[in-house]
Amino acid sequence: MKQEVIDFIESVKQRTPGESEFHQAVTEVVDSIWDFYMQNPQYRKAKILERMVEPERVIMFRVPWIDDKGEVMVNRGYRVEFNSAIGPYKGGLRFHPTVTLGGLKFLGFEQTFKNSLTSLPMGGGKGGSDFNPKGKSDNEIMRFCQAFMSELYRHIGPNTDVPAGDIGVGGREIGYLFGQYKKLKNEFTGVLTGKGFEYGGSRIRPEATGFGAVYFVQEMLQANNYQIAGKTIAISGFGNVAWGVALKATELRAKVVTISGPDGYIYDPDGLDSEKIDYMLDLRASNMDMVQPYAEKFNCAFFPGKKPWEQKADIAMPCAIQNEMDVSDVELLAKNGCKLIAEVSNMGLTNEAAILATNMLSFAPGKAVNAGGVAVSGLEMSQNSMRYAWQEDEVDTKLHLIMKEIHKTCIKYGRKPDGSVNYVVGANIGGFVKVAAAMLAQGVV
Ligand code: 2IT
Repeated sequence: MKQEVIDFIESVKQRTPGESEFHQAVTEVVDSIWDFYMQNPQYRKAKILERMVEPERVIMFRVPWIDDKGEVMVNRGYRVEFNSAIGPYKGGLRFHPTVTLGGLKFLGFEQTFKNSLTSLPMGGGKGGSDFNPKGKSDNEIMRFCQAFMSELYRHIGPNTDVPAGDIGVGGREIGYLFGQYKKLKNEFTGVLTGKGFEYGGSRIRPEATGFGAVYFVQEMLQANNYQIAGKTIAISGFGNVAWGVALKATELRAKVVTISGPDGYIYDPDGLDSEKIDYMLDLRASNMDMVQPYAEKFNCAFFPGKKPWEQKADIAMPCAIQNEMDVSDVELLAKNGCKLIAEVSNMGLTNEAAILATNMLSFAPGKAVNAGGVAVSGLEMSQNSMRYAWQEDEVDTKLHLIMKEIHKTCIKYGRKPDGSVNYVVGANIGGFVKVAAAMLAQGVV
């Protein structure tokens, strides 16, 4: 790494002590775009990168609520409004016990680049809470969502900041959050995405992250004259994103052989089918946060406390959480013949693992691979603005086109002299240019 890059990152670290995941995300981006940044003196003069690593606004608040036993509970809520140069702040809400300000800053920073890559007019934001949905009743989830929105509502709006789901926030939570927003503001607007279809949600939004990821993998394979049909895919996670990947990959005749949870992973050599994929939804809805019941129900192997990357697969798609794949996982996958890793979770690989994966096999980063989710959120905003709803195939066609364009952008900025593609460089520069141009045009604000 260049000394100038080290110095830049050091200054960020000094201003933001303890925010290790944010430092990790900044390091990856700054290191990969530095040469491009230096070749463009107008960026440096306007201190574009220095401004981009500082969120425009951070909101933190107390979320008090009462559990089913009548006990008062206190959580912390956040919304990080990172960058509004190209559109309203946009990004998900994460409810997970590990949520911290530094974690949400990493996600909001990444989101800014990702949203730019989609080509739709969305700035970057992220929020959430350290609330743990595991084992909570439906009523507790509802009361928590209402308490959370009782503060958040004054900071967001369809032209200001449009949250959506992320880990721990799915259709049910978005429904409760939307209901409370509407009650407090007395306004029916597209203030959240990922809504149910009956009240302004978009077709294909639940599937979008997973479908988009598989479309992106198809582009990567096609660039090398390979097909997805017949390939074996190891995935981690069992939530909404993993479900979408399993659905589309299986439809395209690939074989998905693993899913995982905090309890371990299951190995299903026959591959998932539609009944098993539907069952993933039951697993998620149970709020148990475990995959072992799958192994019992479908009579296959369960590996407690292990990650699925020890299984043989042509393609690996981490769909769970940040830093779920490290250097030894990449080495193991490559040793067993894996040719492609598509990061579907945000920052699913450690920086060292991502560098190794780029050098050893074909690797694409989350902000490109998983952008289909927020892209269809953008299309949900379009439909809400029009007060109209597109059909399923219309949304799917648009999603597919957006993923193809993101792939082209990665190639445009990431092609190396030897002809290979560094997707990390391509995605980071591709996401940067639009935001930087907008910031330059808008002056020092
Ligand atoms: O990480 C992500 O892109 C999301 N959680 C989706 C964000 C959105 O606004 O749909």
